[in-house]
Amino acid sequence: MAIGNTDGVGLPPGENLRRQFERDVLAGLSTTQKTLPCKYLYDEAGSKLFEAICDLDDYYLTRTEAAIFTRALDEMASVLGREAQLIEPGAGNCEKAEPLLAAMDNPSAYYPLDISREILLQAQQRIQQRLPQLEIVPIIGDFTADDVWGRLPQSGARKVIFFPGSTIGNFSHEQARALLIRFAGQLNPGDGLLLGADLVKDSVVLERAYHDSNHVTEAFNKNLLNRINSELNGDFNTEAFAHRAFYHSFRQRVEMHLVSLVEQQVSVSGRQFQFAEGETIHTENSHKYTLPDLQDLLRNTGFSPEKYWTDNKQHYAIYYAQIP
Ligand code: AVJ
Repeated sequence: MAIGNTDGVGLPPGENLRRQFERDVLAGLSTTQKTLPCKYLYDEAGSKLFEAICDLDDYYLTRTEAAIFTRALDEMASVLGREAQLIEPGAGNCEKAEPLLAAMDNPSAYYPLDISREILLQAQQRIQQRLPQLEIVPIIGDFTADDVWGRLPQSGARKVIFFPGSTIGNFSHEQARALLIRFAGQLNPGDGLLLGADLVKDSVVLERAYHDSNHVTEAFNKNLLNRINSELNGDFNTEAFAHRAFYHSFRQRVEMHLVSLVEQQVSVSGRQFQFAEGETIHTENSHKYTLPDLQDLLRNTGFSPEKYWTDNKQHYAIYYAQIP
């Protein structure tokens, strides 16, 4: 299948990815507060587990966002305007973009960006069947790196960056600002951003979403240790670690950790790491925003917030902002 001439250009070979993973893991396990970059949670097994999380009753985010989209789809489509091109960083299976593209007035192109080539190609095939006129060009790469943005085809059409799923929550406030500034740098006056974000709410609701009663999030978190074991010759005993997730109200984020249940030593890539009983590896942050926080974030990064949609419990928001 043709996927456009941007396929794979500049994609680091698998060996570079493995070395980067190794560097990041060894560095992360060497700091006082052990930490691992959350992007490594999303290998093939992790992505499947994350999809299972999205179906959980306890994980209100996915269905709440989906309900907002369903209800506001026509309004969003009209705000996006005719013949716009949609660019989606971290598109994954593109399931959120599909109904939006179908509702939009003659969209000129769809550019999904993701590290997972297989998932993008499947999604392209599915969407192309439904929307045969639409130009779809998957861009394979990490949207937090510069090179993918350079590989976006340049057309004269109005651009809208589509960033749903509360992916913004994985970034610290500083990183989120840098990311939105980078988005703004891709856009021209009048271009837009459609951003989904999880809102600050009761900590019991938040904590249940990240410590679900089906233990899927636990499996998702521990999958990172399995991944280190298989890819970096590690000997983590996943039973000697517990999943922990709590809402840090001052930092406005849910933190996910793996807690060592005993004093132990773990070997990774031939290096030894000591764990005290109760010591943790910080594996993910999920930042929560208030509506004014989101407006400030948008205003401080070159956007003008235009419109938002939320659910009746105000658990989740989707913001539309423009470059003035
Ligand atoms: C993919 C960042 C939106 O923070 O809610 C879900 C990731 N981690 N459960 C989130 C996640 C554990 C998720 N995001």
